[in-house]
Amino acid sequence: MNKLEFPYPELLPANTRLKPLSGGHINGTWLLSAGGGPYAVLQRINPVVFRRPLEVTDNYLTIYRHLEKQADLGLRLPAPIPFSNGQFAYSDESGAAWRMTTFLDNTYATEHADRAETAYEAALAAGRFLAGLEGLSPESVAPVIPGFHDSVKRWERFLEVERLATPEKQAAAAPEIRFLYASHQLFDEIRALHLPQRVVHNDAKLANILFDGATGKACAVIDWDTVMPGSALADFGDLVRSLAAEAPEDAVNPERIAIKPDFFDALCRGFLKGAGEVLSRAEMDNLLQGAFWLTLEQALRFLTDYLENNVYYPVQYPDHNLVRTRSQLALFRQLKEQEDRLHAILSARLPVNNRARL
Ligand code: GN1
Ligand code: MG
Repeated sequence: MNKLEFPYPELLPANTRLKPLSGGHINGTWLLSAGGGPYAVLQRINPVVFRRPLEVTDNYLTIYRHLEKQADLGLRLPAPIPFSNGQFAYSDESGAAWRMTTFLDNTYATEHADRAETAYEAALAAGRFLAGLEGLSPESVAPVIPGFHDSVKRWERFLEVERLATPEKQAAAAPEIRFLYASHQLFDEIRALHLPQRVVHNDAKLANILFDGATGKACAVIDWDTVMPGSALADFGDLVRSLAAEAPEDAVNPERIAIKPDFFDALCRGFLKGAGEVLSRAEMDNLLQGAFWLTLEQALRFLTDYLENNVYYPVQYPDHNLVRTRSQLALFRQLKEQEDRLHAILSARLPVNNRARL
């Protein structure tokens, strides 16, 4: 997209150049540059996924104002920038909302961690972010996608979609469908934990962590679009999903996916150091459940979309969502196979008698 295609070019400073940024599945993102280099990130909030996109931009302001007050947060924050008319958000004719935030210079994002230290850093940042959200009451942040991590509801919807899917698709995905039929009670188990609802990130994957270009240390948590009431287990779960094995979300050789215990240990250490003080005992004790939960839920989401002809996640080839499903299921199986070992690793990192051994 060039500047002329932005529905409100007059709202951007003169001589602004736009460059598309790839990364997220859902929203459009562009880097804005002027004479002095990149200065802002412009985003189009997808109105199909976020039914009320202005709630997303309102939430951003609420979250930013809450976090910016915390001098010891230990994270850089992309600040909201008003358009030339003074507004922080703009709706276009398609119903999408547009917003700008400051560009964090000298940072980079990655979808691949090749060192346990990277896992530690990412989890530390996500943990700090979670701790920073403490004190923001769940009522003050709109639930922009109701039931976002309600996997029981997602399972019920899957059953509808599966029933209506073409016989070809049902046949192609038969093993994956069978696997989910055999495993979905995990979603009931998570619900039965009655974990505290707090404001959490809800998409705490590696790609949403920024690292400092000079030190390699994690310095920011981005993509606050799904920051809303939920469970801390979901954030730990997404960290494990994206960092515990060196494999992309759409790995084409899922049989090669292997959990790296030292990465998992680093995730436990980082997350507990960053968020430990705000987590309840029940949350801490069930963190591993969060990893199983989010990985299986992500498989369910990809499979639902495959059967529904890719209406949610953009795909690069027709079976992309089935490939993603297989890779998430392979990861889930690996996590389950290693359950005892991972449980021992987590337990060794949990605080004893309220004194953290980190
Ligand atoms: C989507 O748009 P993106 O890449 O930040 C999705 C997450 C998934 C993720 C999988 C609103 O996030 O829930 O975990 O893809 N976001 C939404 O990579 O559905
Ligand atoms: Mg996201």
